[in-house]
Amino acid sequence: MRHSLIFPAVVAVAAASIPAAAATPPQVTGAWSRPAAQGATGVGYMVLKNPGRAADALVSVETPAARTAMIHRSSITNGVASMQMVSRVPLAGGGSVTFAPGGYHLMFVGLARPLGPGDSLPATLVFASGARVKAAFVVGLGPPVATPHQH
Ligand SMILES: [Cu+2]
Repeated sequence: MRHSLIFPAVVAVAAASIPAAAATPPQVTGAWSRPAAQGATGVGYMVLKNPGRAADALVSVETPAARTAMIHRSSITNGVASMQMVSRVPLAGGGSVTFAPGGYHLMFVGLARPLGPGDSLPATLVFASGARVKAAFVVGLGPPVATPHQH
């Protein structure tokens, strides 16, 4: 029966291999969107926070409410506004990233239904760590909750 001593050691190794990121997934606050027509492209803004110590990154967005969801970043070069697709938004350990007009934003291409004030668009944010975080983008003219004052 000596070999039975091996079994607990194998269990310990398996438990240790669970990604640490699963314990502290990124958080989404103040998710909002703008009114848009069915079939049009909706937008998504939010604040992402990483309460964990390990760096993470937003790598994709899924939603049943549109044909495709993309991550974009707006910028102004020589006075001309443009936007680029982004495949990865880095999120440092303990850090945060704000998605807002003029910067990072989500685009929901081909809305399945119109977005009116008070509606909310469900989406799942997928991170490099494997974390999947659900968010509801409340349709309005600005963030649904005032951003806390920070020093
Ligand atoms: Cu865009």
